[in-house]
Amino acid sequence: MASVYDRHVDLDGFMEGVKKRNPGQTEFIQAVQEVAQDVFDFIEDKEAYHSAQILRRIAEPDRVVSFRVCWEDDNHNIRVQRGWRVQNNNAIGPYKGGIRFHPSVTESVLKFLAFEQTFKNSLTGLPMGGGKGGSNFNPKGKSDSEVMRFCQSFMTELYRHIGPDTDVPAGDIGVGGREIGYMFGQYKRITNRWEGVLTGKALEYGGSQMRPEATGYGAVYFLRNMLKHQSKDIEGHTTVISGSGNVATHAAEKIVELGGKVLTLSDSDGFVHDPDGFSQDKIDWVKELKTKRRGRISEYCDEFKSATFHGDGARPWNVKADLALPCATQNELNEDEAKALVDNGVIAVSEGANMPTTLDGIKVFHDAHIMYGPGKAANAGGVAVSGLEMSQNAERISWNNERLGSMLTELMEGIHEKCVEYGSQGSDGYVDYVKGANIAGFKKVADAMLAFGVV
Ligand code: NDP
Ligand code: 2IT
Repeated sequence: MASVYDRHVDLDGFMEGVKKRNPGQTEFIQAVQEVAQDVFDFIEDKEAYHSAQILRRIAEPDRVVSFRVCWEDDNHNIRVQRGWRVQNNNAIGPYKGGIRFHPSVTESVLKFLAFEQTFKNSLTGLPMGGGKGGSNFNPKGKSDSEVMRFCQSFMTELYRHIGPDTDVPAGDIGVGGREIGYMFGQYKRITNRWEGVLTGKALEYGGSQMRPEATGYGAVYFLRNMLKHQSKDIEGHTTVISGSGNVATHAAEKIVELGGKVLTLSDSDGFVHDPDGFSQDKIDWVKELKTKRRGRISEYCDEFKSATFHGDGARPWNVKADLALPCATQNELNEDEAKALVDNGVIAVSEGANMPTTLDGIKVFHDAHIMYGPGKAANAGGVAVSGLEMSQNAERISWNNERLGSMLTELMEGIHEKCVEYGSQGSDGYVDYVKGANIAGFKKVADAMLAFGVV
């Protein structure tokens, strides 16, 4: 009988162990399952990876730091939140990954994100390990002063666990330029050091050109690379996009620039369908709504009469389109919604968000041979430019927008090529991008870990 120490434990046995060790952590288990099935095939005949228990070790974070975050609201109530930093793996570089502030944040969510980040960062080719952090703090409806006090309190604990050669956080859901500014200010104040400890900074204090745009633009470049591989293009195609934050609005902007038509954007209240398409002016209006006025996407319909709002948390996947870009959050596209997209003739899906499609949804895309770019490959442009921000900070220089734009384009091409190398299937040119991303991402980290021995 196979034991957990048996180097040849099968996939089911491995997943049973993951479930037993991480009870109730459904998102983390889902992310490991998606990687494990491909990696098990790949390492079948590679004894070194088995005997060193490499996958088992990558699926066990190096450490999970959990802490209390107290802050005072504007009415002088003392509020208590929970904060975490999950440092998953630093085999190929310092831990790197965003910070999420959202009421749905749990240890499971951050463990899945840190695990995914390990493979994503490896795919970029840059020297970055995988980490993720965050809190169940909800920035919605809070004043700037409340957000500042929360960020300062969060950093007052976090600062001792991070550093430019240790762990370099950035933004994610609920953490943008404002929050990075407050956290960087507090880090600098506590340590008396100006150093590149966070990325996604504003240009005035060490931020990089192209970082705000990088994730959304990168997801569209990945989409373009997938289409090109099948001799197709974005121009003239309709697109459904979920979310209306940093990733969604920049993805929409790039689709429009490349001649595509964007039909939808959304937030957690529902989605807006604009059959006339979102022009650059309309996208700018949404950016302003979301980052300055901190409003709701439904307000779009008061401003632009061509659009309709679909509430109660409705998602845009039943709207007929050629292309789909999920850019909001995890598990926002399920099996039925994947079927609806396929039935409506979708040809490609590129994930700006992390793990937005459920495992059943992914199977629908694979069975239908839809081009499907998983988040860990398609949204890697953001962390890639974060890596370039770290390089610029270390050298105390700033590169221009043009240079960073072409580096982003090249990085996304490189990631696409790696997926094709490890994910090509059969003779019809179909690429399993999930498999390609998982194996290419795994291999680099695994080989580094082998070099270190048992640590
Ligand atoms: P933002 O906070 O800027 O925007 C998030 C968007 O998603 C908002 O429209 C938000 O709506 C919506 N959303 C968040 N949670 C939910 C939910 N539970 N249900 C429905 N809608 C939701 O975040 P980003 O744009 O930065 O991040 C979006 C996704 O992209 C995330 O999955 C993130 O991990 C991923 N990502 C981000 C990167 C980055 O560089 N920022 C890099 C790589 C991936 P509402 O306003 O109602 O909350
Ligand atoms: O999921 C992600 O890749 C991010 N939120 C960006 C991480 C980063 O360090 O830029």
